[in-house]
Amino acid sequence: KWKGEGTTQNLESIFIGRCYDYIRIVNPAVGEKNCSELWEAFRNAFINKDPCNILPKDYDLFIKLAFHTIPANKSLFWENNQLLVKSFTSGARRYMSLSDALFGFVADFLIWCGQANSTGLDYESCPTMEECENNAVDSFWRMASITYAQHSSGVIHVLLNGSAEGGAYPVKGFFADYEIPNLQKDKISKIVIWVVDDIQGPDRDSCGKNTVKILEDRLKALGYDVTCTDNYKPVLFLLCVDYPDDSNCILSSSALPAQRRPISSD
Ligand code: ENP
Repeated sequence: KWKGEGTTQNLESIFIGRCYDYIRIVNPAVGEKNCSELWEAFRNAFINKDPCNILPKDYDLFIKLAFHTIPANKSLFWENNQLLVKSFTSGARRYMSLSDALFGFVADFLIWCGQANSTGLDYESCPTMEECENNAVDSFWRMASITYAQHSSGVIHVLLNGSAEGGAYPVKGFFADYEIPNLQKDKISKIVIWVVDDIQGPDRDSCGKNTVKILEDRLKALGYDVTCTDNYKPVLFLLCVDYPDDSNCILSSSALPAQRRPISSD
């Protein structure tokens, strides 16, 4: 009946399994968590309710139980490059994006919704953002985003896609609407923006231009110390894994010896 895909099959097992994976393997520093209790709090936010009337605050108990601190200087906000962010953060080893925190990790890539007057999940279809903004998934990410932004500190990193249609910084989106307004200015030393184009993709946006300029101006007006770098090399090199022969991916210092012809013996 809804336009969106239905609840991910085996949602409960995936959620609880991810929770144990996180606390035992990925990031045991968060300490002991009761994964079944987390699941119950998550499920109670949206079951037996109108799937278009789920509010961020319905996830309050889940967030309270799943919460852990976000290490200073490790926060990474992003738009339009989810898979790149996944490899760059390296499962919280390098940076900790929201989906590398327990309260984002358990839900990443999943879909879920309930139904009014039933304690079952709807595996057939779930409402999209266009059908109603107060759906279970979007309200969840709003609550998680707000919490993540409020607890981010030190140097804040923002990874944007310079090839994204409509611009690298969506002026309406989770980062613009729920994260920037919830950053705690007194805990933040600096905001570092990286704008990285897709290799062989269009160069639609760069530091100081178009939507990135809008973002830089907004953050400066809020009083932040902001820097912006185009095609930040460590991120660019990750993209190069898939394009080893592209001109952007040739390391100039090592290219010469590699291109030298072998000394002939005759
Ligand atoms: P998209 O549209 O590129 O990607 C959405 C996908 O990322 C979905 O599979 C979603 O899981 C997962 N995801 C991981 N973290 C977030 C998230 N944090 N979020 C919404 N979806 C998330 O991403 P968006 O919608 O533009 O969101 C980017 C935002 O994430 C940025 O604000 C960034 O700073 C933030 P699912 O469960 O929906 O399948 C917040 C909102 O971290």
